[in-house]
Amino acid sequence: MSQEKHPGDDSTRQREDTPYYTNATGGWGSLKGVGRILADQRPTMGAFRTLMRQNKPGGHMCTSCAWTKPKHPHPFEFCENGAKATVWDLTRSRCGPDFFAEHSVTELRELSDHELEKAGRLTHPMRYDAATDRYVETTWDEAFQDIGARLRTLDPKTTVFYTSGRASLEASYLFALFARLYGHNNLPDSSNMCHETTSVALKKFIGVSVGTCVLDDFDHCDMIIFMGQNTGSNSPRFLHTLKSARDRGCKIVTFNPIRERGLVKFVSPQNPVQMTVTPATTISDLYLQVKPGGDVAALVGVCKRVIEQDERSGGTVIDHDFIGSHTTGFQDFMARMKQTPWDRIEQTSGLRREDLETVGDMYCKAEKTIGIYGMGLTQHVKGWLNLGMYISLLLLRGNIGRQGAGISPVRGHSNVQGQRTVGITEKPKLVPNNKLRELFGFEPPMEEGRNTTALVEGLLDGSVKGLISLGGNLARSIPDRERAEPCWGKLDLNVQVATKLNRSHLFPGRHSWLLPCLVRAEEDRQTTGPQAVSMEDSLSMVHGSLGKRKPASPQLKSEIAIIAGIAKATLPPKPQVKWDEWTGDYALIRDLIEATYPDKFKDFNDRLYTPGGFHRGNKARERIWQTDSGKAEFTAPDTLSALGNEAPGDQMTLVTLRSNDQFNTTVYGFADRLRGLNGRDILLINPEEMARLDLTEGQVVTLECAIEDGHERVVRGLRILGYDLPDGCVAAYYPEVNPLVPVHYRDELSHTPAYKGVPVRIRAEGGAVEMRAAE
Ligand SMILES: Nc1nc2c(c(=O)[nH]1)N[C@H]1C(S)=C(S)[C@@H](COP(=O)(O)OP(=O)(O)OC[C@H]3O[C@@H](n4cnc5c(=O)[nH]c(N)nc54)[C@H](O)[C@@H]3O)O[C@H]1N2
Ligand SMILES: Nc1nc2c(c(=O)[nH]1)N[C@H]1C(S)=C(S)[C@@H](COP(=O)(O)OP(=O)(O)OC[C@H]3O[C@@H](n4cnc5c(=O)[nH]c(N)nc54)[C@H](O)[C@@H]3O)O[C@H]1N2
Ligand SMILES: [Mo]
Repeated sequence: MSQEKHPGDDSTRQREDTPYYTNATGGWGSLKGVGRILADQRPTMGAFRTLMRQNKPGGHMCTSCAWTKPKHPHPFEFCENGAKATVWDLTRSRCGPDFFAEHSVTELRELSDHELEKAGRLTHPMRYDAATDRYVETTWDEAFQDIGARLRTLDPKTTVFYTSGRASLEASYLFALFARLYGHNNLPDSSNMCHETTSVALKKFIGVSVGTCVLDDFDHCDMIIFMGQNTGSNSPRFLHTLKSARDRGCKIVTFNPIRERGLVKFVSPQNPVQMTVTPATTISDLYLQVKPGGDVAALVGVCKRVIEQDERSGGTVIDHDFIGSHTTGFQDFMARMKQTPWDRIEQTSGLRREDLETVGDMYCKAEKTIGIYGMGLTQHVKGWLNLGMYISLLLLRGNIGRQGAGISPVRGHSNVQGQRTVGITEKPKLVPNNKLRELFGFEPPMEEGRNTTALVEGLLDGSVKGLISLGGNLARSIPDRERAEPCWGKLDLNVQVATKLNRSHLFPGRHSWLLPCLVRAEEDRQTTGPQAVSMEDSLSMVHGSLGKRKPASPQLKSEIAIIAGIAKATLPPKPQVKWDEWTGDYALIRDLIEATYPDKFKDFNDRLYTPGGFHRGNKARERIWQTDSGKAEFTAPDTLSALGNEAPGDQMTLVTLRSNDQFNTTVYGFADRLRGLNGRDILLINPEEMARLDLTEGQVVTLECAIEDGHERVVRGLRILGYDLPDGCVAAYYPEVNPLVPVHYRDELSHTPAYKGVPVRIRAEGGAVEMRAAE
């Protein structure tokens, strides 16, 4: 061992014998990152003007992450990633009929994900022609009529309507209405692979399916805990909020197997003074490199300390009044905490007792604490238990339902939370069916529909026959994606609505269409004039968004117009259902949303441009608990690991990662600047584990899934690279390693794939190759 470094050492220690980013997050590095994408994409003139309108009232809302948009935006209220996403959308490159005439679909499959999207914006509606294996130009009218005709021949229950989390509230509402009028609840969305654990577990424990915090809480908290969320890469604008909290003296503790740079140090790229003269802000006071799946154990350790301190202080640390009147399950929880021995906690979390006790002491001192989390908690077999324990820790000191405190999941896609709010769900019990009956005069289907993993299972067993995909790239993002590849071709109908070409478009079914749509920054002009859309961010604030850019092609339609076009061609006319009028004036759709969800969207059209958005309400924030018991619920965990199986012997736990140069399956570039890495075909492992397993740096290996269910799951050609990770785990990029994740390997309650804790084995493959140096 080149230096004494133990996982669990605090934030002052950076392992220096493996790559890492030496600068602070933000700063010049992020400006250079934007510069590189500008050079690469050569956006249209005026793209900069468009960026200046991003995330501001009266402007368009960024299509990147879901972090909230403040009331008083900064002149540059966008981050490296937001700029990349917008520039990527506003590229000069076009992927039109000529491009498709030149390349067969089989040839296009040879291109990488990056090359496919780099072909540019899709410009024309295209139909797949099996005889020539090419996409050929069609008209919108033909496309709608043909798709409608096919849908009429299919049993609605065998079709699935997927939404990726970018579609607006208006588009999502119409898409869900179309599905129900047609006759199914098969409405999976990207949330099913992401924060569905949040929707299910927060509902179970505190009675709401979303976080309880608003932006103001971050001005009042004394402590923020981060578990499994990578702010620097995935929601960089949030770093400004964190920096302000730090400047006020708020304590921050992070639990993450990887020392993510954004949670270590930050320089505001929007603050020229700080960029040149002042030192970077240290973000985390304590950075604990928990083992993947070890958060339940870590939280039990922290809770044990809080209970101990409460007993020492004569009962003044725990909020016993709050617990008495607002919660249930406290006695069982206490008993379980006390029974659990420290050696098991240390072993499962990979952390030292004294560090967890330090966190416990900090938590006892903080009057108001916010718990932040992301995929590191939700994408596990017992992701729900992670959240149950997190909530329990917060309940101990009454940290839910008061200013400056709460639980705050950081959502991914810009409107993924809002889609759920307006009816994108497979669960009929979450739908205001009476309202739908009243408004549209039909009997909504009451059979539970398919979520995303059920869609994958339906693809594999042939029971799904038709798919409409409103964005997304399921062929890459799903678990078991390689097993699913031969099945796409068996679909009778595959309709993809997209902005850019991706791999999901290259596995056509018997009848397939590729329909191009506007991006959010573009002007959406309908019969009554330019239209706004809206979205709900991670803190439940609803914002209007108005695009002004000239569309990439005159042929483009909005998602709303496309949904309405297909729906009208599929369904018999009905006086209450006015596809054309709704498409002509989106304010009418907002009226329908208000009529369907009057509590959340009162005066929707009037409040559309409220600076900072309007809050759609949250009962747990008011300490009204809409749970089965009517109380907030403590959890007494029956295991200390969120992994389905412990990883004994030669098994390692695989964490799948996103880089700061990708947005999900959109790969902008191949560097992961904030981790000091370059190249995506790498397998990260710590140097001691590398030696133990007889591996060498640069060696090419095959990774195989250790779950035995009769299917072989391997990914070849990964290069071993030493990295600062806990023992017993490896890390590699999503979506490259998605073939290793079995579709049934998922959170027990929500069925979110367990992408952050897959049991794997490493097999040696060939000789060493030269490593490219990190930037
Ligand atoms: N640049 C960029 N931004 C994005 C995206 C993107 O791909 N690129 N995707 C968007 C989307 S859809 C989403 S959902 C969000 C995702 O944003 P995040 O929620 O931040 O998701 P990930 O980056 O997948 O993983 C988060 C962190 O979890 C850590 N982790 C892994 N396993 C564990 C564990 O067992 N315990 C703990 N405590 N930590 C663990 C990882 O090291 C990583 O730092 O980002 C959104 N924003
Ligand atoms: N192994 C592993 N797998 C994962 C994850 C992980 O952490 N690890 N994360 C999961 C998560 S959190 C998520 S959210 C999913 C994401 O999975 P998907 O929903 O499949 O998502 P994206 O990659 O975001 O979709 C990208 C495509 O969307 C299209 N697009 C972009 N903008 C628009 C638009 O405005 N309208 C339309 N119609 N199309 C548009 C473009 O054609 C682009 O190619 O992946 C999941 N898969
Ligand atoms: Mo996500």
